[in-house]
Amino acid sequence: MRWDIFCQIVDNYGDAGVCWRLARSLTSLHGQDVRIFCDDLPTLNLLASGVDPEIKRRIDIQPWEASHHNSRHPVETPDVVIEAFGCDLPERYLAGLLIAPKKPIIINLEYLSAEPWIVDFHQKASPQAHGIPKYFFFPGFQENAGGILLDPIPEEPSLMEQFIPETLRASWNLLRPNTKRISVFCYPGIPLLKWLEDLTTLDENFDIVLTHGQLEQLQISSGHPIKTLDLPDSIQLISIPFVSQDEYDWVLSQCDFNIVRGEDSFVRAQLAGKPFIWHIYPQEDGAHKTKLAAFLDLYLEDASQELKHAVIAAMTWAMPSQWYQSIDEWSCHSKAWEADLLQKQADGGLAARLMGFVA
Ligand code: TRH
Repeated sequence: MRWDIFCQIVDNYGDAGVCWRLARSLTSLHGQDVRIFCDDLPTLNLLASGVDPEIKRRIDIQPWEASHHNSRHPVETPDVVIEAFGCDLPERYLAGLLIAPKKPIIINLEYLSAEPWIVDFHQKASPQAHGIPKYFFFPGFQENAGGILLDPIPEEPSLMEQFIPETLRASWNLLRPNTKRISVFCYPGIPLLKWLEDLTTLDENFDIVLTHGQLEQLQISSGHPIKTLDLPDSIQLISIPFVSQDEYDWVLSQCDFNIVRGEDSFVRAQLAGKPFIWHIYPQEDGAHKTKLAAFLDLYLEDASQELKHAVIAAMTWAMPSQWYQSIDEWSCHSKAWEADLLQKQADGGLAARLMGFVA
């Protein structure tokens, strides 16, 4: 089938991240023919670099405006149009669809959520005045939700360890032996410096892998140039550049603990099988708190009381000294959660469920 994915980048990288992962899943796992129309090609291309060139060659990345001239011959009208996160289709593109002899199906791809109500809305019709069939599709963890994006399915971290991406080689050379690794990709507004300082009270050494922009964020929040931050030797800060999506997935697999945010890195942290803090995107109406609680209900369903307390404390930014005593149990839990997730998504996850629905 032919797919047109519309990706409008509101802010951050998540919109591009999800659209790109969907496009590559449809192409590499299902042999589909995919076009992406995006209003911020530099961001999309940044994430997409480093992917297997054969897959990249098969995905047609176009600027948003190119959709205004829907140049495909009518017989090449897409079978499926994806409005990622409910972005509106350009009027001129829609007008082209209206006169096409064969009508596609439009899918409004929603945000990922663990909230129970999504399964009642998943795959429901959204009747439109223009008459083209449109449906809601809700990604989710539950078996009767839209699933999660699995591509690429992560390999064993010990196998991936051998393939250090070139862009990360210099940073990786700085890592110390017998030292725990924590990657950091979070929004401003959390007490990260205090959190790092608290790590120094633990009986471990930590290498902190700061993703692009995090060092500056720390500087701003502390009001100091980072060099004057007085962190003891047990903590080493290592800044890495913005890397491709595959390379970032690799980083997550190679750290002992990850701080992630948004929704794509959140899923990849789970698939890395490591403990993580999800710094969910804060919303003014507090909706993120409900979303986080819904996820924790699922994530901790089978956990011991002690682990439940520890994880909830960590995810709500209690200091590490308050929960780190549970880290071994949390590590085991993370591996089990990953295995369970993969088993529940053994049908192929989001891309396969989307294919099945459209068919
Ligand atoms: O960038 P995000 O914060 O995006 C978020 C989400 O889209 C969220 O749903 C939305 O409400 C909010 O923005 C406005 O986080 P997310 O979703 O994890 O996306 C980051 C993407 O960037 C992900 O695909 C991983 C990728 N990435 C790289 O490719 N290289 C990097 O170096 C890093 C740090 C990330």
